[in-house]
Amino acid sequence: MAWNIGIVGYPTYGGSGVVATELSKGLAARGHNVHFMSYARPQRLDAFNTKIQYHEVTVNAYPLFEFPPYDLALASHMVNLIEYQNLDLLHVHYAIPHTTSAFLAKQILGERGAHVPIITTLHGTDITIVGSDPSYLPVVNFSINQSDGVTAVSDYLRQETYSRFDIHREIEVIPNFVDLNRFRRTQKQHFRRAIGHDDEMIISHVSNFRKVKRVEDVVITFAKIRQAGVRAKLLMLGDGPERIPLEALCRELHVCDDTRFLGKQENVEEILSVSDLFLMPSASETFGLAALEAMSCGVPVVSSDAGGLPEIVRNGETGFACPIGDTDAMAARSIEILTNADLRANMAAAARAKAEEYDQDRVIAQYEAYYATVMARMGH
Ligand code: GMT
Repeated sequence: MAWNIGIVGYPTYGGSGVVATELSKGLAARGHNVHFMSYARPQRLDAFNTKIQYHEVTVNAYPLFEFPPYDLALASHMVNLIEYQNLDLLHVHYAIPHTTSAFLAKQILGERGAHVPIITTLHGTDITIVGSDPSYLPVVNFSINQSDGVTAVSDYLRQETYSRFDIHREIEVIPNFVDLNRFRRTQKQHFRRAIGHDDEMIISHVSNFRKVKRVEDVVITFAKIRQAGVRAKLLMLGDGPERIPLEALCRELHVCDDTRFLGKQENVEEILSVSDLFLMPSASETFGLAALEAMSCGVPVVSSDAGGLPEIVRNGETGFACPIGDTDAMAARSIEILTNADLRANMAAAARAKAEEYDQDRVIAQYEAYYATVMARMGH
């Protein structure tokens, strides 16, 4: 049966937006009508699709508003769409402020006798950093409890949510997922040659260069790898607030010539396809979607052991998970992988096999089944 589904997410270069967008496409492919709401079109919602409509939420300026109230504009938008597009359910990604706007919309519609199920997917910093900040915590706590269904992207995040908040709802774990066809190893030797010499290893990192990603540890680890005499190039994909200090660090550590800042890339899988190693030294990471995409391309990962990362980066199997900030350990583990072709090949195969557990189709079916359960519980 086809449903009319409202999806709300952030459009930015970041995990929750990618999940919301890819889920929308997957649901559309299964015959559902999707209405995507955000303040800008997400990067991956690029192709025309008759089953996906994009609704931009605009916030009008007014001289009194130093901080224009996006959450209120979004709630109004939700009310309109639920009413006029007959949404069967509303699925919001990232609790702040989406879950609170959804609660408001639900209250407004409740007065008119309409009851649309609201599902919240918790992604990460909405719980571990921003959501736990006292300036947001009571509102986030209340709003999550008001959702009709709540999912978290890892066991770790589920536990963190229960320990940081007073949640009296069952939280279902539905993990991040990957398109195994798109993210697979392809032969891009010409591309590899354009980056470095044949005997040079290629190390990559993808993120939004926020503090939580500890991008400086990527460069420090890379410098230590180079100091050990391993010939390698570092590809930094993405962009964000830490980029300028990071470029300065590259100069300080004399690794500029071997480091390429590639910015935000559309076809990340092409770069991952020529990579020998992926680094993810985050201070906090509830799942680590970028690591999963690398693994799907057969790239071993050396990461920190933050949050949910050890759920996918199996130590000694698909890569190594080292203590947060321990760049000596990360460099030593990286060197092991880069200098041992057999270990590298075994880990590459294990990484792909692990990624296959997170097959997009299987996980989207899990979301569909969860929608059905929540709707049935509400008598829809
Ligand atoms: O930190 C980011 O890159 C974005 C962030 C977000 O909240 O959008 O990502 C979180 O959600 C992703 C998708 O569920 C997870 O894969 C990331 O691990 C998580 N990031 C953090 O916990 C820092």
